[in-house]
Amino acid sequence: MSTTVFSNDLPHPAPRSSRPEIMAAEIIERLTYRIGKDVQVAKPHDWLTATILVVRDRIIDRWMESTRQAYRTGQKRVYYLSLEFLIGRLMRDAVSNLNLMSEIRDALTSLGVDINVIAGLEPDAALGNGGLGRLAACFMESMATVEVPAYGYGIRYIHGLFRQQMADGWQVELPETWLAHGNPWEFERRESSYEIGYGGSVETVGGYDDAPRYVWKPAERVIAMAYDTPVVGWRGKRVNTLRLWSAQPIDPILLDAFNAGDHIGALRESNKAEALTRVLYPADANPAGQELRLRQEYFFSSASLQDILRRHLQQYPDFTNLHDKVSIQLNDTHPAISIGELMRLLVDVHGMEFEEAWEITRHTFSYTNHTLLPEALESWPVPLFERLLPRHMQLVYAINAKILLEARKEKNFGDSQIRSISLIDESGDRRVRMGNLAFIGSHSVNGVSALHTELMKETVFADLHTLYPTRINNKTNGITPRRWLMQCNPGLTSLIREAIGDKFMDDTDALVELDKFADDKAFQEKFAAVKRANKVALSNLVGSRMGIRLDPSSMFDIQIKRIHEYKRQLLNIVEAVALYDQIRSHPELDWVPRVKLFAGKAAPSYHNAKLIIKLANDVARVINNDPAVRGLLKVVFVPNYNVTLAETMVPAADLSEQISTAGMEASGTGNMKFALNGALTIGTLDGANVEMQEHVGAENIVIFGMTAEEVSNLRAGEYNPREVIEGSRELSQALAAISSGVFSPDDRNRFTGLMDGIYNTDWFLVAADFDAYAKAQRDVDQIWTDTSSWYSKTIRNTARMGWFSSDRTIRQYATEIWRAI
Ligand code: B1N
Repeated sequence: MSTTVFSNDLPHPAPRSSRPEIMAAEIIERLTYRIGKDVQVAKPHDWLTATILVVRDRIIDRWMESTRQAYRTGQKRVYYLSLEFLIGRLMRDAVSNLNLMSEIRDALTSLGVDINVIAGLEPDAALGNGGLGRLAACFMESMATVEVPAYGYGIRYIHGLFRQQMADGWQVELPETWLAHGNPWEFERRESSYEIGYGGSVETVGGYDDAPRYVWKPAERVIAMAYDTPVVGWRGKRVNTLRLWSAQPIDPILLDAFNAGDHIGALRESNKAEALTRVLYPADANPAGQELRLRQEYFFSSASLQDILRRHLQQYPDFTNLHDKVSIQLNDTHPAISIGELMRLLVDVHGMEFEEAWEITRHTFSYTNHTLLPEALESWPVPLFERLLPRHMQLVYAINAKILLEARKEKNFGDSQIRSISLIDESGDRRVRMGNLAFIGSHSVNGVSALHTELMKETVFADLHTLYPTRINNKTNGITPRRWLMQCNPGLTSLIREAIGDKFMDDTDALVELDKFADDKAFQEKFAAVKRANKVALSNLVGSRMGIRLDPSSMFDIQIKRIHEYKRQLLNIVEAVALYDQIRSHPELDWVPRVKLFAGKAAPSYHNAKLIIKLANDVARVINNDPAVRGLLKVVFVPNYNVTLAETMVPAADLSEQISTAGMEASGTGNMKFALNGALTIGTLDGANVEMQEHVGAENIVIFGMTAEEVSNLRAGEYNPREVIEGSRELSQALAAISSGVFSPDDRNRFTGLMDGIYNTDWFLVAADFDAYAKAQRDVDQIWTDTSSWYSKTIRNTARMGWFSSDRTIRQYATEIWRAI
């Protein structure tokens, strides 16, 4: 047994000081000896790097202690496997969690450096698309906070999510280069490298008396190399590791080819390897079904599994106790091939019997489902899967045979149920179903909101749920209150501290103490003043970036998220057009001044989503330039939405738009960020909105529209959108205006197709929900007009959102799924 001994008697470095003058001296030292720059010529970026290096030193002792502690106690480790980690900037997060903010600020001030200037230079690490990737980042921070020994595993993409630029109102994608100035947060770990194979064949060894053994001989191989980033929990209690894999060639250069004069061909291997981890697929709840994507999924799954098994063997003699010491959470099906990989490693490499390996595998894995959208459920053509991963294909067949036999024998499953639970979809070209593999290979399968979890049982996983009735469970999403309240909204944070003390900073349930101030006029005024300051900050950003002037006394009505038809930005835009019509027809009425702000990226291949961005911009141009609306309505599409932009937009919102077609948004997490920061929500009974209504109270949220059940019934019956449209004067006028080119005089038919979609099919029920939505918006106006009532509701939102902390979510995962704390 090879055991790594961690002794506390070995030499340790002296603890780092948090005195500003000491840190200032260290910053100068890093600048000089690490970056090689004279103070005289140092650029702001150099100051940023030097500061991060000094902050990083304050993390390392705790990081090592966290690792040692996990060894000492023999605690279970949790591994969060995710193809996406949407972490954003890290400096303020680390400094604030270490409680060093004022010290670092003073240190920099003493050097003549403004912390806000250098903090603004830190790149926004966008190794994710949207909610799923951001959830992984919130979970990393919460796992450190609630002291779960955890590792995040993912890919170190050279290019994160594309930068969105607007060209005449159209989205244009540009590469994002977050690593351009180096990344001082990460540690390259050359010693943690693994070989990853693809293709080739499977050889059988033995097999007369003994069971045959299988040996995979891959045709191609690349190296996965680790980069570690420390993740600091609140108050620095624990520091966990985010380990991201980068692909390296086995032979960086083919010297024979080079010497023969083939200088480009000599680099072929190298280019091919590096292409693997070069870009993040820009698909959010969209299909990303190319071969490179499957290669990425297997690459990081295999590297992570090899790393997990190596760490286990450092501490234990064999894998019989793996499931007692290791929990692996699959963030959607993207890492589901890990189930096949663990089976391969246990059976083929470590010689375990298939049945025992299967028991251990199933007890080790758990799977989170994030969407029911049929087009987003991953499946791979059998010929592709077989060519790239021939041994995994055999294992999938073996697992499938075993499960289908059990289902027939023990549960009397008939042919249609067998077809639906099978790992192979035989309905068209044969495909491997990753959702079914993840389900069957896990002991826990969870949804991300109560409604979503119930729908999982009734729809995609109905038959698997019958087969394994205790496997599906709910873990409603959450958000970290550190980034999404304390860091992004320091004004509100101080106000809350003044009112109810500091307890909420360690336990967000304590926010409920604010309830008693909800009707207190003096407190309402302070709350309103904080909101106004945040709106001024956003107005300044919009003014300087886009040259559009906003009036901070207008209602800021915000919808920011990926652009997707089911999220219904179109419903919001059509309502803006209808409102515009009404303001023009009735200038004498008392309209509530509104700014409708949008931001979000569209998948580059998603035609309608890109058209919706163009429509928002076209509508904005016409409305914002019409003197007849007298500034009563403005529409703004803010380009290049990312975590950093959200940190300015969320605290500035009066109204949060959460208006997806009911049954389609698995949870949503932006909804939680807005409500926590004192916005009112207008939303459907979808995803976590349902639970938000339960927590904040029905009188403090504006719910409208069809329920998930009504949506499903309407879609199953004979829905005639044209009839609905004809029955609504406002809606028909707005659609006709858009369709006929009122907002696109340069190309009158630009939106005709998009509008025809609503007239003819209306899959997302924009028409069906329009009147209810428009009415709900006028209800919102009414509430706004009574300022005191508005703030009493928004204060209650902040007070009652504590449950949506990702600390609560993580504690539920840790106790109910991982059994790790
Ligand atoms: O995951 C979030 C939820 O809050 C959202 O409701 C949900 O839409 C989002 C394929 C996805 N579901 N599926 C994805 C992302 C990338 C990809 O390639 C699917 N994202 C979600 C967190 O639970």
